[in-house]
Amino acid sequence: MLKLEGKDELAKYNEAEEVSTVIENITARKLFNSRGEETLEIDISTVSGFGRASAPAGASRGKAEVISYPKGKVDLARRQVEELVAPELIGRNANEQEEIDLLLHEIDGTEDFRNLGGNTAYAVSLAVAEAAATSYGMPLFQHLAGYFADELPCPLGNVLGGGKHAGGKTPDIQEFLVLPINAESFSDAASANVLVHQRIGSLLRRKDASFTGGRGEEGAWAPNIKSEQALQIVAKACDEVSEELSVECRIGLDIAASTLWKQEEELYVYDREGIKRNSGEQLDFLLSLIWNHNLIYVEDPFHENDFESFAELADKARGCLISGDDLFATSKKRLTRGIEISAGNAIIIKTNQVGTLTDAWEATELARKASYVPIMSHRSGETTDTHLAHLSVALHCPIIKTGVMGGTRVAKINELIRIEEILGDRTKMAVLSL
Ligand code: 2PG
Ligand code: MG
Repeated sequence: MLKLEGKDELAKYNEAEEVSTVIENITARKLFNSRGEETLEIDISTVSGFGRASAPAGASRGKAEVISYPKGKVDLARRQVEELVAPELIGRNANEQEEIDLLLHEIDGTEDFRNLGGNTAYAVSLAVAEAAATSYGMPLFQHLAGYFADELPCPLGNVLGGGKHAGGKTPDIQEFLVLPINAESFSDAASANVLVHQRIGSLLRRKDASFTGGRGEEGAWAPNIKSEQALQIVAKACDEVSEELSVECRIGLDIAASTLWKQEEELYVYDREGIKRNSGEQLDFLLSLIWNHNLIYVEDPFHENDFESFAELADKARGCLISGDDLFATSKKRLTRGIEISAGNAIIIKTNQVGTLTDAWEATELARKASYVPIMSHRSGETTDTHLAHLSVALHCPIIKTGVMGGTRVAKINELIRIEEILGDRTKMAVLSL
């Protein structure tokens, strides 16, 4: 067996082993995500390999995201894969990721994938990549990024939440997150997140004996408390675990502010707490949270078109990552606009917000060049697909946001533990420079 360290070796290997990445067959099926919504799974066979990928879905979606599925939903998307995509892709080389992604754009013919569906493009693009990887007998992250992809991301885990991901009297803020920043290994960081999640569960039960242990879409606790109380409990759990494990566990928030913003009133409406804030008050509120709780991460602090407030907050809250999810929607165009005025300093990368792997790669590269931190992220509706783990390493994202508990979240964490094993002594943990 040749050791694969460069293009020449790869060519030799292909000859010796008669590897072929030519696509022979494509199958599309309808199945379910973690919310029980229908979604698409794609199988792609090459002469020497096989790839399978399924698409996730958001609940708090950005307006600038591509359209997930065409009007006829998943059934139409499935038929279109068979009738429009398969005839174009069969016979092509799965190794030519960029060309195939471009072809998907051409077949669709719109700016926002409204004909094929962004989720269709996502699942095809990813299944192609995996089919090429398995043809060479390589893990996906190495096929995409090469031998030197050896850095594992810090896991940003959702431990408590509300907003669109949980109903009733849960906090208006969508996600309370934990980020271990100096763990020696990915496994250690993942253990810290699990321990923080468990500790929060105990603290919530101690505070309210009637707490049912309910959890939201992403496995985070969904208690009947206000945001400030939630922050205090998360902070206590983080402090205790940091001390016990000697790993610094810091706190983050995803405000998902577009879901709070009421355009008619020009106010952020915190319905469950009965509070309304204008943009200035929102800024002051966020700064007080960042300073009082030493927050390391705040996602979507303002609504998705308020680039200016993102810039103001990033300027005032030095040392805290101010991250755009709905704001950028993984779009190069929107990120370019943000970079011009330094709106935030981090970007959520959700490949299905733009469609293909190439699109996500280009947004990530643009971010890195502008010193924005790229964060590979799950969606609230996920399948047990584990490719996200590989994408975080391949696209050199120093942080992965993928939850802590629940099968669909743990699937990605466990895959990163496997990647850590594959890399062995060469593994490095990402270092966050703030
Ligand atoms: C978010 C995500 C994932 P959704 O807002 O960051 O946590 O939610 O997938 O619902 O957009
Ligand atoms: Mg978000």
